[in-house]
Amino acid sequence: MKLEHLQEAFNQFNHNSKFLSHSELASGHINDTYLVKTSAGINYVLQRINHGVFKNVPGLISNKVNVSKHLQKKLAYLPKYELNRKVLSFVETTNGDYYYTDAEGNYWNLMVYIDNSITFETVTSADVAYEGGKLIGGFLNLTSDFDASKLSEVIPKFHDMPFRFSQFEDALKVASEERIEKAKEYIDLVWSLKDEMHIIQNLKESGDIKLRVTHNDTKISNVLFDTDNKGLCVIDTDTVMPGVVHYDFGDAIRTICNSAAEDETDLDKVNFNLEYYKAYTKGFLEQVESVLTPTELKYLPLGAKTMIFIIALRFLTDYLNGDIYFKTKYPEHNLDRAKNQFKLIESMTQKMDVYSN
Ligand code: GN1
Ligand code: MG
Repeated sequence: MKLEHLQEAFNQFNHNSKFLSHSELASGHINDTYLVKTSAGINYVLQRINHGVFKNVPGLISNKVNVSKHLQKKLAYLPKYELNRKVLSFVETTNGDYYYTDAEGNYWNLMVYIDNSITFETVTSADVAYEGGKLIGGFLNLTSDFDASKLSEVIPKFHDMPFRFSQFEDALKVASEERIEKAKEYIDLVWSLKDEMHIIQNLKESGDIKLRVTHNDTKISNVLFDTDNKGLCVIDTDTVMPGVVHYDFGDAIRTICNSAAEDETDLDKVNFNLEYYKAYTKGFLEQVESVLTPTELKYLPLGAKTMIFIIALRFLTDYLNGDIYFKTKYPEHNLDRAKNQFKLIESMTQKMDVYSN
């Protein structure tokens, strides 16, 4: 992205400050995100939303702005400084919208950067896992009185298992022989787990598990911590939509309990950390157990396995499709991510068996 484009987009927003410099925050796989430093000392996060992936950007923006406003109200008792570190603040454009569309049709949004904060790609202490659990459980608790039907479904069927299977089947029809051959072992694994991976979906469809406001992308790199490793804020609320609690419980486990990054290629390094699972679950339940039903609680561990699986399936599908969805750095990046996630499922299954027996 050219500097002029970033500056032009930044200047549409109501911040009364001058663009000094920028750097890319490159950990996301979909949007383009930049840290913008300004003359006023307040820094911002400028984001170009990928409108190929998110077809309804105005809906996405209104979802996340409304959820932030809800959280701000619920936490209004906090001192202002603290509140601004615990909830994302979106900045309006000079026209009073929360997004700007440039001449090329790109959508931009701006939020205040939370200073002195850090994120983790992998977790290296049970305390961080516990803090992550508290924040994600807290997010679900604080949004439990937000009417989920008021949210746009910005990516329809985002965590819908039959939908992800049908995309996988379509990809198998168009994949090159070479890619099918390289992925064979994992394609077989997908089929072998099919029934078990539909259990949560079936409970959702039967109404035994209810729809709530969920974040839907609770990987640990979407949680901000302060410099003492205390949890601050859940970020990247682009995919806030109606969903089941298992999505958010599970996607966090997927990243917190992986002893390696999600694209680590040395699979001996990819192991499920049961200590972190317990610490995360403790923090999570402290915050949200009171609003969950016995059925929701019972299926949390399966929710974790299901979320690791669905992301593995999506990486594998994207590999078969020739890498059209996730940003990749090299030709087998998606296959490596899928292998990593399947190894994590294997390790989780072993460790959880020992734990629950
Ligand atoms: C994508 O863009 P990012 O990195 O926040 C993806 C998530 C996946 C994640 C895997 C809209 O999230 O669903 O879990 O990659 N987001 C979208 O790291 O597809
Ligand atoms: Mg995201």
